[in-house]
Amino acid sequence: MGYVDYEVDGHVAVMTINRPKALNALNEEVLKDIEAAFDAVDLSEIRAVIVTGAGEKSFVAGADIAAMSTMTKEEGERFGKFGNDIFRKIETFPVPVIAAVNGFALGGGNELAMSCDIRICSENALFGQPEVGLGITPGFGGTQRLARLIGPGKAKEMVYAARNIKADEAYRVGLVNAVYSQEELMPAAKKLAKAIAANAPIAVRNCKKAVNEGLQVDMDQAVVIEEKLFADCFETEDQREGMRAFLEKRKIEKFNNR
Ligand code: DAK
Repeated sequence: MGYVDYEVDGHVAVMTINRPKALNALNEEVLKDIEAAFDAVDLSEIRAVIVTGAGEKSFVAGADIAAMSTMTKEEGERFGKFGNDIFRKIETFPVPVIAAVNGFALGGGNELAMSCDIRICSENALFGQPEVGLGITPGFGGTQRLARLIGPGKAKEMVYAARNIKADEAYRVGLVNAVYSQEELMPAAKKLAKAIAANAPIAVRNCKKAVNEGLQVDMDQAVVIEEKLFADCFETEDQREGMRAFLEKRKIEKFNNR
C-alpha cells in the first residue's frame, strides 16, 4: 500500500499514513490505501489497530485541497461518499482503532481521527475543521462526529469560525483522551493497544458494537443491544476460561479469541 505503511507488533497493527510532502493530506489514492490497509487486517490475529501519520509535523492535514479545487458538484458528492464509506468502515471496524495524532489533524484529518474509537495526541497536535474558510463544508463526517463527541455548542464554534484548537484544549473538551510528548506518543499508543489486546477479543469487539450501536438508539433499545452482545459471550471459550481463572485464583495466560 503505497501511502500507508503497515506493521504488526504482536496482536497490534500499526498503520502510518505516509505522504509527508503534502503533510499526509488525503487524496483518492491515500484513501484507497487506507481502505486496503483495513481490508488487509487479519482479524484472527489482530486485536487493536493504531493509525498515525508519518513525520513529526502532521497526522493528516486534511483532504487534498489541490485535488478538490477543480471538482464539480457530482465529483464532490462522489468524493464525499468515497471518504465517508471508508471512515464508516473504520468506525465500525470489528476491533478497536486508536488514532495517535502526531501533529495537524485538520479537516479530513480530524474527521479520520474522529472515526477511530480513541484519540491520543502529541503536544504539537492541532485539531480543526477549517473547511468554511475554503468555501466548503466538512465532508467526511466532521459536522456529525464533532458535535457528538464534544457537544454541539463547541463543535459549532470550531466549525463556523474555522477555529483550530491545540492539544490542551482538545483534551479539555474531550476530543482526545491524553496528551504526550512526541517521543512518548507511539509507546503510549502501543501500551494502550496492548492492554486492549490482552483482554478477551470477542468481549472487546462486542463492547465496541454495544457502545456504537447503542448510541444510535434510545435507552430501551440500547440495553437490549447490550443484553444480546453480553449473552453471546457465554458461547465463547474465553468466557469460560476467564471466569475459571478467576475462581481458581490464577492469572489468565492468554485469551484464544474463541
Ligand atoms: N491538501 C493538499 N496539500 C496540502 C494540504 C492539504 N490539505 N495541507 C498541506 N499541504 C501541502 C502544502 O501545499 C505544501 O505543499 P508544497 O507547497 O510544499 O508543494 C506542503 O503540504 C507543506 O505545507 P505548508 O508549506 O503549508 O506547511 P506549513 O507548516 O507552513 O503549514 C498547515 C501547515 C497544515 C497549517 C497548512 O499546510 C495548511 O493550512 N494546510 C491546509 C489545512 C486545511 O485547510 N485542511 C483542511 C482541508 S479541507 C468533502 C470531502 C472532504 C472534505 C470536505 C468536503 N466533500 C466531498 C463534500 C474535507 C475537506 C478538508 O479536509
